[in-house]
Amino acid sequence: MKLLLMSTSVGPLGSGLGGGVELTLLNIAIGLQKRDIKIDIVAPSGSKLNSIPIVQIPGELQTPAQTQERNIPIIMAGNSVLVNMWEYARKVQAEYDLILNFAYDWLPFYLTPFFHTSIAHLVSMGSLSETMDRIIGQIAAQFPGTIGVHTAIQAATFPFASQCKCLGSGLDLSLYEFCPQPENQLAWLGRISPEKGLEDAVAAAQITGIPLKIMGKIQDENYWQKICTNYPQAPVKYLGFLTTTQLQQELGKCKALLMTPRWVEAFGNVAIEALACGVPVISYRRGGPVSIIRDGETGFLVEPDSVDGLVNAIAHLDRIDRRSCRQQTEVEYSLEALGWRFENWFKSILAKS
Ligand code: HBI
Repeated sequence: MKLLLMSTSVGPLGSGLGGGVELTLLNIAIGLQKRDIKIDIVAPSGSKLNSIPIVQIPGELQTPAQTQERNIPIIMAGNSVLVNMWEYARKVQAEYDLILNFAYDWLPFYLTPFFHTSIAHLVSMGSLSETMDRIIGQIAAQFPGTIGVHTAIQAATFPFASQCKCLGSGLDLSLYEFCPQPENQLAWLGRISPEKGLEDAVAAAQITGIPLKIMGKIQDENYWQKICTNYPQAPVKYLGFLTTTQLQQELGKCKALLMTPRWVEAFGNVAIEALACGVPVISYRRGGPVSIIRDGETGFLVEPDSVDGLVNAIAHLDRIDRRSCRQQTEVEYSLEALGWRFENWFKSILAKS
């Protein structure tokens, strides 16, 4: 089987702008290569991903869909990288058994019926706009089984929830080291952007006095500055956008990861990165983390948007056995399991076409 992976259009791979898709795409690529499936990746210029060759496509990046209103029109720049990526895919499609789309944009879905090669779509976020709900729903109906999501909770945000294939996620667990004994610090990971609710984690650090290590790409500078202005005394330290090796070294030393999503997080790769290091996860009971965290066993699910809920959960962390956090990832989120799920998904699509 030979696959063409079409990356997200909001940033080059390795920039952090693609958020969870960057890690997901890499892990799917590695998971499938281990199963002797040939992979080529198409992504915006400036992309790099370990040693995997990437076809670099120039053009203007798409605006991140989660920053837009629900009823916005479809917007593509004159020299859109998305258009250029899919023009390339159209030219080479005959060389591939299947195309796997990671972009959360209207064009790849609209183009699907015009392609001869089957296209599988991994939808990386919950419902964000009418135009995307409509076009994804049309493809879900016209090409049954080709819409993949991470969790049932994410699928439930769409009108076509029952037609979505839940694929979870996974990690190369060999990159994450179990840390049995943490220091007195907390972690927050992710794109620094309003939908991630970082201000609540900072508020919890201020109340508990436990230092908070912040890691991830500053996607919204104004948002970050506003947090720094509003919480001048909070014991927080921004460590930047780290490589997986650096990230897991910092993360493993933490008593817990705080997840404060304002939106329905499709999955929450950062949750399984923390668990893989033996770090319990405290998250709002919202979105993907609800399907990941075993409440009271590998972390705590707290009332959404409740800083007091976070503070109370932090006080009970001694109840959590850090080994059970690592064990959960070995059982549920290995790269082998991920590769197996995706290969089966592709085979079911090819069997229909
Ligand atoms: N927005 N328009 C658009 N297209 C994407 O592919 C996209 C996005 N926003 C966020 C995003 N992809 C990824 O960072 C998340 O799906 C993880």
